[in-house]
Amino acid sequence: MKKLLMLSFVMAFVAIALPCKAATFTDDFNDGNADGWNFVNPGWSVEDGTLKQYGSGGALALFENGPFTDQTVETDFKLGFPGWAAGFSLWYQGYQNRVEVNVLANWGTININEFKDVVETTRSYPVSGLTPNTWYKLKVVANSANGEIAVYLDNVHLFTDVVSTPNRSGYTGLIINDSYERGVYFDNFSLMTSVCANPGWTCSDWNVCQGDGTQVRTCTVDPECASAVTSTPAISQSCTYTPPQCIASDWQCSDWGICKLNRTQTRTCSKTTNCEGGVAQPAITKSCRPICTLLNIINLWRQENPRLPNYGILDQLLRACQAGR
Ligand SMILES: [Ca+2]
Repeated sequence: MKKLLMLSFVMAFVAIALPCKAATFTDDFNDGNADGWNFVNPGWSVEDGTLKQYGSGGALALFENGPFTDQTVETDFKLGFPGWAAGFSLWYQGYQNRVEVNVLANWGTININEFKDVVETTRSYPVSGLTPNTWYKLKVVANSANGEIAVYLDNVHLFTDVVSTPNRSGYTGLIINDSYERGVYFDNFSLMTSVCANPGWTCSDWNVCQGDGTQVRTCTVDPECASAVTSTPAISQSCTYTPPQCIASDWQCSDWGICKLNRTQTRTCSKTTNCEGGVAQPAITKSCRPICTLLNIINLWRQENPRLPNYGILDQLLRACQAGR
C-alpha cells in the first residue's frame, strides 16, 4: 500500500513538472490517399496531391486524430468558384456543437460561426481581394482557455475573435460551404496541439547600423512551436550607416613642437574613429616665446637654414627675441 501511494505521488509530480509537449500532424496528400481522414459527406477525393471536394454542399472532412483543445491549424486552399466558402471546423462535437472559420471569397468576409446546441451565432470580418483558382494559406490559432481564435491569411494576421461557447474541445476538420461544380482544393494541412504566435519566432530589435552597412538581430523560437516553423526570419539586413558625431576623445594629437623663431609651435592631430562633424579638429598651431639665449637662437636658426647666421643677423634675432617681437 505504501509503495502504491509513493508511485502515485511520483506520477502526479511528473505530470505537473513536465512541460506540455506539442504534437504536430501534417498531411500534404502527396501519398495519394486520405488515410487519417473521416469524410462525413460524400464528394471528397485525393487528386494530384491535393484533397478535393466536388459537388457536396456543406461538406466536412474530419481529421481522425483528436479531440483537440489548443491548436494551431493550417491549410492551403483554392476555390474553384468565388461564391464558395472554405475553412475549418474546430472543437467539433457534432453538427450542433462546433465552431467554424469560413472564408467567403465572394462576400469578402471571413465568418466565425459558433454552434451551441441549436443556437448559431455568426460574426463577419472583412477580407479583400480573394480570387478563384488561387492558392491561399489559412491559419487559425485557437486558444481553448480564453476562447480566442486568431485568423491569418497568407501568414498575415487578420483578426482575433473570441468565442463564448464553453465547448472548446473536439475534432478538427476541413469544410466547404455552397457547392457548385468547380471544386474546392486543400493541401498542406498541418495541426499543432499548441498555441503558437505567428510563426513562433521572437526577434530582438535590430541593432544600430554598422559601418559596413548591415545590422543584425537575434531570433529565437518557442521550442513548442519549433515543429511548425518552416522558415527562419532574417537576422541580418542592409541599412544606411550614419557615422556618429565626433567628440573630443575621438581626436588624438602629438606633443607640441619646439617654439620657433617666428614665435609659433605646431603639432599634428588626427581622428581615431570614423566619426563625422561634431567636435572639430583641435588647434595645431599656437603662439609661444622662444628662449632668448644665443645658443638656442642659433639652434633654431639652423633648423631652417643650412648655414650659421652672421653676426649682424644674430644680433638682430637676439634683440627681437628679447623685445618679444
Ligand atoms: Ca500536396
